[in-house]
Amino acid sequence: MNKKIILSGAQPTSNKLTLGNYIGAMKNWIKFQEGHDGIFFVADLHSLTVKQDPKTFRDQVYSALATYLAVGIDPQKSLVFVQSQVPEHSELAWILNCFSSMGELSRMTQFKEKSQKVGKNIPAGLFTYPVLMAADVLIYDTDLVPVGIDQKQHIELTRDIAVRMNQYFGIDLFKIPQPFIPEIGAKIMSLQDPISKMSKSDPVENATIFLSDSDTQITKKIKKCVTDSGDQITYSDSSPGIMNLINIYACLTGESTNSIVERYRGKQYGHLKVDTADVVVRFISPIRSEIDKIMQDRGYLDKIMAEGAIRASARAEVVLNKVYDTVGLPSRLRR
Ligand code: AQP
Repeated sequence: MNKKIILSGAQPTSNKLTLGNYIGAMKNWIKFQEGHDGIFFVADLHSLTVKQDPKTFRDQVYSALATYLAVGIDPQKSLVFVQSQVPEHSELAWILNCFSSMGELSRMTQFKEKSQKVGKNIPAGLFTYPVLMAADVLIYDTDLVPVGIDQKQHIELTRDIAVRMNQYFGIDLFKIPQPFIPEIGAKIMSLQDPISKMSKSDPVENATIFLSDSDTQITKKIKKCVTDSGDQITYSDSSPGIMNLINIYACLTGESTNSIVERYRGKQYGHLKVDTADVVVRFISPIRSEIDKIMQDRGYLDKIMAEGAIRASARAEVVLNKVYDTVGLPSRLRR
């Protein structure tokens, strides 16, 4: 029986990926790579939608790839590659752009939020990036896309474009993908503003835990995290900072949120902070060492990147060739 195809990626927008990226998405990539056909890519073209420093950007791409390997993505089991090295994604994105509307793209929450941050001269890429994401997904006949809740709307858009083109051409051109969103941890919050998402590009000090943070940095960030002024440890929307810590704790240990709340009944916020910091340190410390080790060996990363690109292109061109034929373009030349 054919294995279900699972695909996901993260943007190397900053030097390191975050605990939010791990809990919301990557944790499930690792789970799914067993028993599924896993495809995991570094979404470097997406990162260009906001300004990147060319002096550091390439390192960020390598670092994201090293992080995938360090958290347990195995290139022997899954297809691992860097998006910019597989030009078929951009080719398909252009065609999908021609079947997407300005109206639906302007409704994307991420576009509204990120364009507000940019202010003037909003790059067109920020507007059309969900279409490139649709191409990333559709080009591999993907079944399931494990993502955090912030990406759900983009997967819905991907489905809409696929259904629209299938109906327009009257054939099953694209497989219709489903999002996979974890019950707990789909949105890990900023440690300084627990009603906003933890983000790698957040400039606020101590808001984000990176998978590269030192033990001291992690402990400091969690101890300083913003909570309400109450003293009862409860799992409720009225205590978003505490709920966020409980979610982090639960996702990294596997303990249920109920059991955590029960165990901390009558204890103070400080106890939960200290213990959560300990759990996060124990989780991140070996990953950080592994990232550092892998980053020393550029040759190894170049090999993974080159092999992944060849395998990904070979797979991507199957759907892309079909799309060329379906829309009536001359057949794609084999080079
Ligand atoms: N805080 C989060 N909680 C749960 N899941 C999250 N994800 C991101 N932040 C959280 C999920 O991680 C995957 C990769 O995200 P991305 O790199 O493609 O972009 P993003 O969603 O825009 O993530 P960031 O960290 O907020 O990056 P920047 O600052 O560059 O915009 C996705 O599945 C995402 O849902």
